Amino acid sequence: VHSYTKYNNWDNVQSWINSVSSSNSDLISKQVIGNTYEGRPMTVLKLGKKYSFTKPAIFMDCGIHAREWISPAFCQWFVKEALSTYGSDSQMTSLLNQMDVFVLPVFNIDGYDYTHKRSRMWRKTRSRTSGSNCIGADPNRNFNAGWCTTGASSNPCSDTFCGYRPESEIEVKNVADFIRRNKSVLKAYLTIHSYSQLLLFPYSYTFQLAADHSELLKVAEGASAALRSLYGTRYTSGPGATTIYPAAGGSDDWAYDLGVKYSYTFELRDTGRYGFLLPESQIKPTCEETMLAVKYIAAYVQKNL
Ligand code: 0X9
Ligand code: ZN
Ligand code: ZN
Repeated sequence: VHSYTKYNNWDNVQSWINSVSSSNSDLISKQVIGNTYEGRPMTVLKLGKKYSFTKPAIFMDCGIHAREWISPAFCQWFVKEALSTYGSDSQMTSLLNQMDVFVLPVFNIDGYDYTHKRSRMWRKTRSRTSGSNCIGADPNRNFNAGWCTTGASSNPCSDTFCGYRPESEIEVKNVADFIRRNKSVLKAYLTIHSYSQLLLFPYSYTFQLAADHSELLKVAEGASAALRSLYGTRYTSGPGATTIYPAAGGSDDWAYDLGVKYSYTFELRDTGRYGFLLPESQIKPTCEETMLAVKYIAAYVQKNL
């Protein structure tokens, strides 16, 4: 059974996707953007008041990496909060009136399912190719942004295997196609990972600063301050290459180079005590504080449309 304060397995997330979208049809709709390698449907939830015209939008994904369980928990929390605070929270109401928010609750569904059923620390997709017995590629090394040039491995057995070519992973191709199709309306790209308490922005494939570096940094620092205001959780913000490590093929760099200016990677709690095994008791506080950061970014984007 589904719970916002538990780490739901894929079957429970899937039934939640169906029930949440059918019971709030005035504010939410769903769209399958393709299937995973193992054939599971990838569903994007579109949140926002419905109008006859096209609205500017934000795209957010969770669960690129299978073992980062707090990430899908946050996407589910975000959907719940959006639906339950629309009409009472003035910022959420204004956001969903003016913009749409596309949420992909679990990007790497096959990997996520595998961490529940077989191996808790799995990171990659579950694709197979002739030529190696090793399974999967790192979806966050498989985007076409300086692909496989730094911080990625060409060894199929590595946890950071970049894949056989950019977008070789069907999950990456499905998301990239969706973002390309909606490029003209997308104003922000948010991708949720764990752990380390960082708010990262481009670039990670190069040490060069992004053209919008100072604005991206200013917004990240505002978002981190908003997050910290709730429980004192400290985040560090900066470009990926210098703040975490250089690593090419990431979704944030790819979205940014496509033209989605406000492109951010969140690394949620904690800083290593529990790491990927963050206790369920921390789901609620982590999600509540992260809401403040996401809403800060959304408000900034909305103000600067
Ligand atoms: O290495 C990653 O993909 C991310 N860290 S994680 O521990 N969740 O695996 C950081 C991604 C930063 N952005 C890029 N490298 N493009
Ligand atoms: Zn990750
Ligand atoms: Zn709340």
